[in-house]
Amino acid sequence: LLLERELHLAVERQEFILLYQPKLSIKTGHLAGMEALIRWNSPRLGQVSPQEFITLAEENGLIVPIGEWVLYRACEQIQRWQQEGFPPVTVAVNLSARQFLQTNLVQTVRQVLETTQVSPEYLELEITETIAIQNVELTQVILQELREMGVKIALDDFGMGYSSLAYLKNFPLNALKIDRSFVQDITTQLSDRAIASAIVTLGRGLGMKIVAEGVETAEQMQILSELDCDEIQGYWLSPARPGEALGEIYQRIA
Ligand code: G
Ligand code: G
Ligand code: MN
Ligand code: NA
Repeated sequence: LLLERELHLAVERQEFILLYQPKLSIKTGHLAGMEALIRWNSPRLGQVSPQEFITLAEENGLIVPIGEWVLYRACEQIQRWQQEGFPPVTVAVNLSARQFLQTNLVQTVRQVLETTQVSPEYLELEITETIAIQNVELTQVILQELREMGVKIALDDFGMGYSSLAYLKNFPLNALKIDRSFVQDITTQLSDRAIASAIVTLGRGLGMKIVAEGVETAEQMQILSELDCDEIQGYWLSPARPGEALGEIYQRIA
């Protein structure tokens, strides 16, 4: 398979880059954090969508070296921004199930933080319900160890998977991310608004921060503000951009 062969080469040749999408605190109007999103610009295939190559990498195991590379790069970027004098910002990294359950993730994270000299509170890990489904007990043990290390945990794409409310009760989560499918029609669909509202109430009651994804318009942002959502992320604020764009983002938001 062409894509598979190219992906192996891409790992060796480090053809990936990380972009960063900002999150805005609705209440303060300030930058609330960043999400690191991987991009692959293949010399032979051009831009390959992350959906496509992450899925393949999860199947063939390449997600393990790719995921480790992402963790290192994100933490190096946190360190670089701090050296450039920016106020410290938390960066979220997406983890796939394989990386979470089939590697020594806790050891890797500890190693990355140590090597890059980043304080754990500035690293957030985004997990999805698919991780928990595969092995609830192991997920809980790993999350507990990460929490004790001081790393933050967010539950991504919330509401899309086989969400069990028991996960929310038993996992040490700092944040819930409302899936963008509920945000898309929030201005016209009362059902989406009701779901978003319920997620905010649920997360709030459990002491979590609520982040809405895929916010593309001021009207969506206004409704989320009325629902008491904490943070928003999406094209309305900014698409994912290179690390060097942080200065502009600060200028625009602050
Ligand atoms: O950036 P974009 O919306 O195209 O991302 C598509 C999908 O790829 C999303 O589900 C996102 O979570 C996932 N993704 C992006 N970057 C990473 C990454 O570094 N690791 C993992 N595991 N998934 C990622
Ligand atoms: O699964 P995850 O939530 O990590 O996926 C994030 C994906 O959402 C990224 O691929 C990113 O490019 C995409 N994204 C970010 N903001 C928006 C937005 O406002 N609208 C849409 N449709 N996609 C977005
Ligand atoms: Mn995510
Ligand atoms: Na998401």
